[in-house]
Amino acid sequence: MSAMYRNEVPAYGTLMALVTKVNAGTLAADPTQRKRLEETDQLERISQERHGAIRLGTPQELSMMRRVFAVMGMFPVGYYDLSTAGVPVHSTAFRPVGDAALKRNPFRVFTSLLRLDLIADEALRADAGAILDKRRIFTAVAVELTEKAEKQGGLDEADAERFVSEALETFRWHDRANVSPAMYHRLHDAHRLIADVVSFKGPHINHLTPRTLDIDAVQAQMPDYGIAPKAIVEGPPTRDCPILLRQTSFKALEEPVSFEAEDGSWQEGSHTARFGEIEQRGIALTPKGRALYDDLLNASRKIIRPAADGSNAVDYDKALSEAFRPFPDSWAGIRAEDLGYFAYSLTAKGKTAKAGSSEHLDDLIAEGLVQFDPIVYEDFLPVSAAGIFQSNLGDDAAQEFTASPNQQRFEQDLGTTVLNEFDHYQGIEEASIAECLTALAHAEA
Ligand code: OOG
Ligand code: NI
Repeated sequence: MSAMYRNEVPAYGTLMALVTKVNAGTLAADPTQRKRLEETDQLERISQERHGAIRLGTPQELSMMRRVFAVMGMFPVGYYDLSTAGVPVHSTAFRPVGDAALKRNPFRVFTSLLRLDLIADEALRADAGAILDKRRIFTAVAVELTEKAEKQGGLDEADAERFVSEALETFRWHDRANVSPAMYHRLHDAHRLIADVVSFKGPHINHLTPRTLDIDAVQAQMPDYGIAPKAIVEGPPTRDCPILLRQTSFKALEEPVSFEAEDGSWQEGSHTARFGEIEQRGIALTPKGRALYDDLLNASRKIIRPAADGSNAVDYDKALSEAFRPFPDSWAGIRAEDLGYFAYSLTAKGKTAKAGSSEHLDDLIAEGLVQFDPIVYEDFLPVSAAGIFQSNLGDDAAQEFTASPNQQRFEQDLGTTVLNEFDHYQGIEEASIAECLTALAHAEA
């Protein structure tokens, strides 16, 4: 998919080159970080894609997509309601969930389902629904191999290869639209996102997102490379101890598309949908930490709202940093206030400790027997996602919708419930604590 996308969207290749360069510079300047990454991640994969995104049109597409991702060990985590932010979709992220799977490859796909129910124009809703009902976004072989994988609990190597190349077809760009120019304009006038979902044969991947070790540097250097960054970096400010997720993108490009008119002739037009993004991740926050994050972000946006043209970006960054002062910026501080999730492990001293020391985690840490490391946030942030959507749909695209989260409906359409991210991180933390305590309890007296 990465190769296909670089080929289809050359600016994305440029972004990848910039990210690779900045990451190499960061690692050269910081041997400690380099060593830590060498121990915990695979350095050679540091600049590779961490996520991408698609937008689906119908419940049937969503539930089939779930089955396709399941073949690759990717499961739906989290529910994101974007209606509050003026985008008529709700979403989840398909991703690996186990520690081993995440280490091997943490690639996720942010997957949105169009909500025609939020479109006021009834006639348009019916027409869009009819167009979507006719398309088939999966190849017959992809469906057949998915069924085979479900039946036998996996695929052999030859089938797996075929599966990947067939599944890739679903994400491909189509430069011939599914609709007439007139219909495209009707859809587009209702909302640009509706045109993007309904007008094409399939849910083209609309961006890929490599990991950067210095998002501020990449954001600053994008213009030097001839790519236009969105106005601001979404998410928390720059910090010593990174929290959650920071992300930014270059603005979607206008691409040539042809439309078949009612009289059968082909007409040239264009469509704007595809872009490139970068991300930098920090610690997963507890519900308490997340509430504090949301409060501080809201507070900063009361002082200054980021302007779409970037004219107040410097002031916005400053207001954001100031608003986040109350959020502790040390791992011990974050832990003391129960704001983030940590993985606990025995120190070298802990590994040779005698049994019978305290059963209290704080004592064990104070004695130098147990250490804690931040658990990385693997999910997404609805306010940030809305900012990414918005800057790539065109800045006139924001629309008022009544906030109407409908997780139950989403899960019904998906065909399963989504994993609750907080429960998941808490489970990882609790398991690591139990492992430390068990090991110490069984140490030789
Ligand atoms: C998805 C936007 C959300 C992110 O990184 O938050 C997203 C889209 O534009 O379809 O990818
Ligand atoms: Ni994204």
